[in-house]
Amino acid sequence: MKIGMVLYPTFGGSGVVGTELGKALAKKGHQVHFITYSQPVRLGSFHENIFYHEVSVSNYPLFDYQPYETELASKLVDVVKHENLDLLHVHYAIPHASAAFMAQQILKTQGINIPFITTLHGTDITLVGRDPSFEPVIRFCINVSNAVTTVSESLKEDTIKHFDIKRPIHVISNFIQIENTDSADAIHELRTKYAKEEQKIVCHISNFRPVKRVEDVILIFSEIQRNLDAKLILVGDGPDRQMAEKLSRKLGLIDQVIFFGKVRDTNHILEFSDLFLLPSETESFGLAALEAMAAGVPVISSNTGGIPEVNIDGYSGYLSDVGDIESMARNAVDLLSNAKKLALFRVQAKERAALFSLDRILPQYEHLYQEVIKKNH
Ligand code: GMT
Repeated sequence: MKIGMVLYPTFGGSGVVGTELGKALAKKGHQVHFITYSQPVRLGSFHENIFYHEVSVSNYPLFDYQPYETELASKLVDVVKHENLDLLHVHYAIPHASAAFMAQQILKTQGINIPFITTLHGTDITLVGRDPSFEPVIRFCINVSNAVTTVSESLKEDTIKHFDIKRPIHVISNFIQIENTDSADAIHELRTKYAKEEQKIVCHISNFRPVKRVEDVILIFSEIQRNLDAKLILVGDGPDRQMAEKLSRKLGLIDQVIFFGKVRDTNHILEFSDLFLLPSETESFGLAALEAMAAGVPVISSNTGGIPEVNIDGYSGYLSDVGDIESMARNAVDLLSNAKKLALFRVQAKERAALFSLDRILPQYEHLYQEVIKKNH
């Protein structure tokens, strides 16, 4: 198949999922065309079946706000026509689904029928999409997509609850590519650069948006630190990073907290971590938690949205109500101070993550693509 993959090329989860999916499809022999405004961060090295088409964003002085949706739609028309694509797969509804619909309508006038699949990822439904300034367009685009998928059952329920949806929604979970891990010696050597032997390493990775509740991360860590010697590693960047730095200083923790900023291959950091914190306000899936679990790191998380579909309470980690810092800290201390239990949870976290391995999920997308293409002919 020849597939056009539309996504945000940045560090966000939807972009990571779309990029990894495209890479895996290319490896299986499909031709994948990434269409976005800059090279996706996880795209990596050359592959004969992968092509990248950059959407140029105009800087005409009249535009206070650049008409990206129009530019993307024009690019989609061009790529579908000249590369003879069979299908467009857009990740994150805003504005990708409406741009795909516009391209589809334009191409129809030229005798070309191109179906598009919309994958809803989370905030496009639970936060931004529900805003009245987007809602009518999102609802329309979901209803006119040739197929719609969500990354969890919870997001499917949210979509049905908040929008008037007249079509089936397929749940295709996010996935993880189980990587070859570094050698135990290499992991240990790297670990010694950040923490002493007896210190535990707690990790959080996110885009530092308010929905991630990074303040809770610091407060939970502060509580952990009162009970045992530990370091906190924070990976990523975003609006709440400065607040997190200030709070760490105020609480006298700054020497125990390491800010890495944006990191492409977070796996190397997860490998030497002991515990992962994800206290989010809402999370359609929690890809960061799955990545941690795949590296054998148990997760202390909130029990919101799709997280309980990924992290199992008392098995791969612990879940608490959103904002219940005390419970999250208690669970973290319990795990970190019990070597036997921590070792068991590490194994169980890995086992749980294996259920979301790429080879289980990829055929579900391929099957859906084939169905949609068949229906379109
Ligand atoms: O919140 C993020 O990290 C970014 C956002 C995105 O769309 O890029 O993530 C959403 O999609 C991820 C991939 O499907 C999910 O794992 C995240 O749970 C989801 N974020 C939220 O729902 C807040």
